[in-house]
Amino acid sequence: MKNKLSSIITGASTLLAATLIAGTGFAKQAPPAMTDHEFATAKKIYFERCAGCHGVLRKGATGKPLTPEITMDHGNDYLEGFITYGSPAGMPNWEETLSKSDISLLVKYLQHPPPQPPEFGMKEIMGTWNVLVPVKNRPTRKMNNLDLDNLFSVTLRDAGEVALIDGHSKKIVKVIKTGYAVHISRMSSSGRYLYVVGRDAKVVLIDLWMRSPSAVAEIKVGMEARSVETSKYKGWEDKYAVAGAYWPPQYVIMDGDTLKPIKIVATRGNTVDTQEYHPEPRVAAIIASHEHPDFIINIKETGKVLMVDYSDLANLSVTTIDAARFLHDGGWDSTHRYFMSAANKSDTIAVINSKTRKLEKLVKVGSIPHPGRGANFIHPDFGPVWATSHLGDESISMIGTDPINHPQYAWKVAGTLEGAGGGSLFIKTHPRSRNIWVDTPLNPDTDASQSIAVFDLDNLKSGYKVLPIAKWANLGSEGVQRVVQPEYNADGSEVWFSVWNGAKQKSAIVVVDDKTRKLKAVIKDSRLITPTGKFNVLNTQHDVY
Ligand code: DHE
Repeated sequence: MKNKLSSIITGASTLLAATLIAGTGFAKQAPPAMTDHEFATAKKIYFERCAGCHGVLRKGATGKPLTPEITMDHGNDYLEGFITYGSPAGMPNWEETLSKSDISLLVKYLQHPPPQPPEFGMKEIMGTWNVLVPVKNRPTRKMNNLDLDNLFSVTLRDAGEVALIDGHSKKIVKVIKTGYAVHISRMSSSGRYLYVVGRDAKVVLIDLWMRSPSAVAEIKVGMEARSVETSKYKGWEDKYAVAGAYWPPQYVIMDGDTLKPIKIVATRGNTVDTQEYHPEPRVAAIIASHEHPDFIINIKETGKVLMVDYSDLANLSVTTIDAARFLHDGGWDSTHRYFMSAANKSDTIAVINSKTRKLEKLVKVGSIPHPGRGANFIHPDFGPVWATSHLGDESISMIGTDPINHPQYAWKVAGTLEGAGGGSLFIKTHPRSRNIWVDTPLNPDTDASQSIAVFDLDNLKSGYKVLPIAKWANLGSEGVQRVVQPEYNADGSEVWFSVWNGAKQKSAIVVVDDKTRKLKAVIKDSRLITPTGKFNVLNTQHDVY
């Protein structure tokens, strides 16, 4: 039935495109002809590779809007060049990942109106819910000898798996199947349960107390998703989980230990600035409040931050905070009271006061901030700051976060550092470290995308040093070998970096001694397919960054 439906949609698309385009008058010519098979192939590639940044309906977010009136105006050559070579403002170059024929299919596809995927409501969600090990059959205490605090959950992106790696021996303890193009891991408040979300919106719950940590429940909360979080407010620890979907645009609140879906809430609505209706406001970062029983939820396209009070799900109370478009990732300041949320296409950090449930400030930063969870440290002049790097330029913005003792710097860019280049995704430090690490995996220059910049917190003025992480991994010359996402071990003495290569090529994790900045270990294993995000249990559980 699904196939038939999609073939009707596809088959009708060329005709529909011509009609729509003629109807709106935004372009005179019809889009390039495509067979049903070509359209279906291009739709799949777009969904897997492009929809995350540009949206399923192609209205734009982290990436530019790609609706037919825009793409037809650009024409084939421009689109092909842009996809093939990328841009310094953060569009990756796809020539290593996509074939020439894939790119030419995409060029045609982008000039057709985007097909809208079906909805995914409670009936569909319930159909995917599976408790693999009922709560009564799970251990009542930790049954293994693992040092859970220093365990890492490593995203094996293209394998659809996570690898649990022991932080001491650097050996893979176990590889667990998760969702397609698995994205992030988050910890329950107690540190027992690991929640993993894939781009196919599959959430997998892993019980780390089992003799051999294993998946104990799974569910799909939609067709595409990026975020998952658990309740952390006192008295509500481990009770609920929440996952945010990109498609359909909705979030789903579930039982924490079984993933049984309880409530689905749609996020469609009006944008914060022009107040137009948006059909695809996707759920980006979610963080659990410590001040109230709230999930704090970034709604990307409408630019709103929702404080969803989970203490009474039958009478759901949601505080809607006007922030800025397009909200993406973010993390706590050092006190865990202020959520620093990146509105990446507005070049803005929205500071959300989780105690008053109000917007504290909108702070203008560099071009397309992309902090991951950001980096907290004490600056010698500005006091406590939270820093972000950027996709669109080389700057690192330091925002003052101490309104009591350093009010002159609070909620302002107190200072800026010059990093190694644009295309940065993650910045990281640790309370015990004197370093800040800044990656640049999407920089079109190979030297930049394969290395890391490190700043000395005691001598920020001297600039950064570059460490050739990909070279240290010694994987040969094959593939893109992007160096991505610094992550600390539990005691803050080591920093781990992924050397992220193609699915058919060798990848690695490089471990650097934080004090000496010297190579400590290279983790290589044939099971380490496309490692990207790494989530140390202790740091993730307690939001240490
Ligand atoms: Fe992510 C976090 C969305 C591409 C690795 N990514 C996030 C968050 C969002 C997001 C909304 C915040 C989650 C939270 O805190 O609740 N990511 C998206 C996209 O929409 C985007 C741009 C495109 C896509 O198609 O998915 C995208 N992300 C990527 C990658 O290509 C990365 C580099 C590799 C990968 O594995 O997919 C990647 N994203 C990450 C990581 C985090 C993340 C490692 C968590 C960082 C952390 O320290 O918590």
